[in-house]
Amino acid sequence: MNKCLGCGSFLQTECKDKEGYIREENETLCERCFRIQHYNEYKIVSKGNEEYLSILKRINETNDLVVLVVDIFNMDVSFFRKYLENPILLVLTKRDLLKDVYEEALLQYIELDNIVDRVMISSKKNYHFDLLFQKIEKYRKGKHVYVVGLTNAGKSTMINKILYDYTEYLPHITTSMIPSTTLNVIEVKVDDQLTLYDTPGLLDEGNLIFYVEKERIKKIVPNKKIKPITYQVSEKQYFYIEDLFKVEVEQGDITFYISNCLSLERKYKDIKDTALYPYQQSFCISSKRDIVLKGLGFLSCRKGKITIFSKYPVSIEERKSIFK
Ligand SMILES: Nc1nc2c(ncn2[C@@H]2O[C@H](COP(=O)(O)OP(=O)(O)O)[C@@H](O)[C@H]2O)c(=O)[nH]1
Ligand SMILES: [Mg+2]
Repeated sequence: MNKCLGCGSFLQTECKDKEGYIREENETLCERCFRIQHYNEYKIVSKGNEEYLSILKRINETNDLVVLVVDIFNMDVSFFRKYLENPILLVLTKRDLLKDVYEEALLQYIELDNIVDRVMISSKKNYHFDLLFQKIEKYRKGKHVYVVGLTNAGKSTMINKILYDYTEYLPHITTSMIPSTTLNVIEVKVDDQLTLYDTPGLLDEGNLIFYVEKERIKKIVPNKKIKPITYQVSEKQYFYIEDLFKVEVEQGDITFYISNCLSLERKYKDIKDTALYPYQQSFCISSKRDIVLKGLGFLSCRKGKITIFSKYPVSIEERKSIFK
């Protein structure tokens, strides 16, 4: 059975509503990929993680190099720590989204025992691709190299860029800001010596983009460099990020690293809107820290108490600051 060149689904002509549907036997792109690639239209396919786990287990049985792609906006790799024993080339991507990053420190930020090397890239700005390619060549054990990461990390976009830069093939993998665009493993032959495998990607629990509608995702996922917004807070204040979060700050500076397409409003008085924000979490900060709102971005602060009220059960965690 042939696979769709865009998402890796098995192609079929039987059922219009199922993955991999094509009208004519000889088509190579399923209807869903065709629509995303040509009309930016999207049908959300919900996928569980069981299939992804079985893919990781199969990779684990080999000793092949794994390229772990991590979005600098979502650096949680705890899942892969549990499931991956292969040598890992860590690729931090979407470098173009943040300015003033101390790259070396950020690259060292992620700790996994089996990382053999690290590189920061941007597929959008074509940053460090020669270096990435050299490192893949240096560390690969044989022909096969697996590309893994969370869904939306930027795996397929990176592979398309490699196809574009280093082969005579045209980029063909479907990419989008909606989770689960890639549905199955896609084999991408770069040359006789190297085959990359794109994978669907893990759905990370508690990511904001799983709770909001499609149009909202376009605003939330940043697509250009983020302009951080800093406020000095001398007495208790409230910040509203659309109707998604309310951030209560007692005192001290706070900087928002979120997509600049989102509205961010400061209020000096609390509007008692508890019903709107059923979830809440507080942090007491005493040194420079980040509070990560998964899928949205992060807040950077130095001291004081911060409470995040949230409309959805989004995962919210404190971490050491990614800046110096
Ligand atoms: N700003 C920026 N966006 C990127 C970059 N790489 C990928 N993206 C975007 O991230 C989203 C997810 O990309 P995709 O390759 O489909 O992710 P995958 O699920 O890991 O395959 C898409 O909207 C891409 O345009 C990058 O280097 N910079
Ligand atoms: Mg993909």
